[in-house]
Amino acid sequence: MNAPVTSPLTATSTDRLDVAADFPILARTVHGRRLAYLDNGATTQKPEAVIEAEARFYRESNANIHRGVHWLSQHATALYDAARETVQRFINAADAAEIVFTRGTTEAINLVAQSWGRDELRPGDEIVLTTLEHHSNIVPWQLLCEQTGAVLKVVPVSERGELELDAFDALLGPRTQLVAITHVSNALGTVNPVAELTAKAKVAGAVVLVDGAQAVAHQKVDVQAIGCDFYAFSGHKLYGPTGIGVLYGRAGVLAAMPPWQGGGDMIRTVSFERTTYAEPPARFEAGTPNIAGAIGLGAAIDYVNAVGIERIAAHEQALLAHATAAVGGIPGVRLIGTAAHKTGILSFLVDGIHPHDLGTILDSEGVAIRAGHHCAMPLMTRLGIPGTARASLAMYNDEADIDALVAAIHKAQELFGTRSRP
Ligand code: C6P
Repeated sequence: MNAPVTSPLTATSTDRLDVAADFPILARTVHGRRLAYLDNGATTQKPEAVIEAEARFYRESNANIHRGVHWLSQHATALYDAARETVQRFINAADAAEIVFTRGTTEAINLVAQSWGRDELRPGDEIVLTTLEHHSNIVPWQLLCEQTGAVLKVVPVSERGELELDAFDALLGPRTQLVAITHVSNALGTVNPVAELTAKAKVAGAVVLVDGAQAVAHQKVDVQAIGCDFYAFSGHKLYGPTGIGVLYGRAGVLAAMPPWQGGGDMIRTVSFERTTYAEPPARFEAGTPNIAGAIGLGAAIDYVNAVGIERIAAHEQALLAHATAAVGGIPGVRLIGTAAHKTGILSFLVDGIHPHDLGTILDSEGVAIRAGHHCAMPLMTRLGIPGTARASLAMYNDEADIDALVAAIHKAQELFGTRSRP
C-alpha cells in the first residue's frame, strides 16, 4: 500500500491556472501525441514573455555592459542592473549587491566552495551535508575537502525521504564550519525545514548554504526569513533561460570573500605588482556575463509574480495530491518519497519495468518524465534502488497531463504483461 493521500481529488479543478497558452512549446505534439511535459525538475518551459524579452534585448538593446561610454552600453547596463533588482525583491534579499549572477546552481555552489571555502577551512574542519543532496551540492565540497583536509558529515534520511533531525543536531559541533542543504529534494520532492536547520547551524557557529534549485519556482522564498548566508538557484528551472543562475550571499560574508575567477569587470586597479578587486557582486562576475540571460530571468520572475507564487504553489499542491492518488493507486506502482512536506515531484517504480524502459514507453505516448538516479546517487544507494521514474510538475500542468501519465503507465504494464485487471 502506498501512503494515504490527504487532499481531495477534485482540488485541482478549483485551482486551475490556465497559463498553458502562454508557453508556445506546449502546443506542439511529440510522436504525434499531445505533449504532457512532466520533466520540470530538469528544466521548465519558457513563456512567450521570456522568449520575447531575450529576443528584444538582442534586437533593440544589445551592447556590452559596464564598459561603454555610449548610450547603448549604458542602456544594456541599466537592463542588467534592473534584472538584479528583480531577483533581489523576488527572494527578499536586503540589497541588490547580494545577488551574484552565475551560470546556474552548480556554478554558484562551486563559487562558494572555492572562494569562501579555500580561505576558511582547515584540516579536520567539518562540512555537514544531507543524504538528499544533488551531486552539485556534494562534489564541490568533496573537491574542497581534498584541497583543505576538511571532512564531510552526512545527515541520514528516513525511508520516507525525510531528514533525521536528531542526527542533524548530533552532527553539529565546534568543528562544523559549513552546513550545505537542499531546500527541496530533486529526486523525492521533500521540502526541508531550512529556517529551522539554519537556526540550529547558526547556534553552532556555522555558515549555511541552501541549494534552492528545486524550490524557487514552487514556493515563496525569503532568504532573510531563512537566515542563510548563501542561497543558490538556476534560472532555467524558474521559467527563465539556461546559462543564468543566482548566488545570493549575505553582504558581510560576500565582502570578506576573495575573487574566484579573474578577468575583466571584477577589478578596481590592475598593475603587474598588485591588483585590487571590485566590491561584490562585480568581484564575482569576471568577464562578460550572460546579459541576455539575466534580462530573460528578470522577465521570468515578472511572469511568475504576475501569476502569483502562492497560486502556483496551491495549484501544484492540489495537482500533486491528485497525481499521488492516481499513480499511487495503480496496482504494481510503488511511490518513492512520501515526506509530509513535498513539492510537486512524484518519484515511483513500476513492478517488473526498469525506469528507463518505462520512460521510453511513456515518451512514445507523448509523456515526458525523467528516469534514473536524478544526480542523487547516494540517495538512491540509501533507498536501495538504482533509480526511479520521476514526474515533476509546473504551473502549466493539469489533470489531462496526469491522465496521460496514468494511461501511459497502464500501456507499459500491458506491453510488459504486468497489468493486473480489476
Ligand atoms: N537538477 C534534475 O533533473 P544546474 O544544472 O546547475 O542548473 O542545477 C543543478 C542542481 C542542483 N541542485 C538541485 C537540487 C538540482 O535539482 C539541480 C538540477 C536537475 O533534477 C538536473 S540533474
